[in-house]
Amino acid sequence: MLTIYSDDHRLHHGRCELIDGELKPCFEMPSRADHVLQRVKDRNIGDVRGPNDFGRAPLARIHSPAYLEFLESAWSRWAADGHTADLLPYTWPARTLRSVVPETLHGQLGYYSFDAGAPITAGTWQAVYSAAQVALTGQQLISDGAHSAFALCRPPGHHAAADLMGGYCYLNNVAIAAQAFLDQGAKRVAILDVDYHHGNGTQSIFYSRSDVLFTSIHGDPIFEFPFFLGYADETGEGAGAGYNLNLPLPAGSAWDVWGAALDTACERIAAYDADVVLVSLGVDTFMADPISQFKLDSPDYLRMGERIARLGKPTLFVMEGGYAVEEIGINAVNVLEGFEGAIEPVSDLAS
Ligand code: Q9C
Ligand code: ZN
Repeated sequence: MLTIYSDDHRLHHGRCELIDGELKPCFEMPSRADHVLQRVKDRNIGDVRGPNDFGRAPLARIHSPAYLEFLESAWSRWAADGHTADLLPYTWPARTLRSVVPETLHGQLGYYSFDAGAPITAGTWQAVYSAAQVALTGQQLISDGAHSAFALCRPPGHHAAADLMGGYCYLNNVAIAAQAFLDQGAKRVAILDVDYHHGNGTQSIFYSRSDVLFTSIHGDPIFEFPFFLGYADETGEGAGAGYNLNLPLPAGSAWDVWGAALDTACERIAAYDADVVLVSLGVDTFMADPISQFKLDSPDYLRMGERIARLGKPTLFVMEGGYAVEEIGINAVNVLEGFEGAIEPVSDLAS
């Protein structure tokens, strides 16, 4: 399986996030991608190549022009005022307020975000632009006949909506790639989101459409971020009624429960008869993940890949979350190796 990767991810390196009342170093850090890339090489799963540049048009199929313009220019507006710290929002158009688009940078920052978890730094736009091109290059490879590809995107994307950033996400890489498949003639695209967190951005983008089936297995929003979306009764609306499947699970869920939910999601995807499957591949379901509460172990990711392979569809894997930095490479690449029929199961750092 080919891996698509760009060093540009390094240009995005947020300094801190608010955790339990304290500013702590961002969990979403550049070394995450380094570990995954190293593991791809160590396990020899296939060549690594850089992205092509498909420009802004495929991004604008998912995100609003005003949001893209805001993301691209926010840092220079901030730096022009002499600032050097990360740009973080602090006020949002919540209930009782108006959804006006303010003129000021901080007003717009609140308007275009749903939390304070997506800092904008000097290199954020270049990094997120390149991550989207990484996903689009994987999409092109599959369009050209590859059975699978791995888009090693960073920053992640599944929390980003049409005009909202949040949850470490800015551009929705998997949604951009899904739309590109449709624009090139695919009729039905399925997204399987296995990240620990609900993919609220992806769901919202496709919620009223039947040409993209969104399925997600995640920590129940009754106790977990993003709290305000991801419940089981969200099944789609209008033309999209029946094309959204949320499988929220309790804290502490291990492979017995998680794997059963994966069977349910895969049965729905099989019934949909998708032309292509896109996997939002977060590995923050891992037992040692510092911000999550599922209990998957490294060998479980091999089984995850095997089950996805049994769908028998062309499959684009798009990297999302995973914050147990030492194990993120093992776990992500285990999914790819499981998918490819597993060269040799591996479950610990020493091997
Ligand atoms: N106390 C992704 O995995 N907040 N995003 C965590 C922990 C946000 C995760 C707070 C988590 C976002 C792509
Ligand atoms: Zn996540």
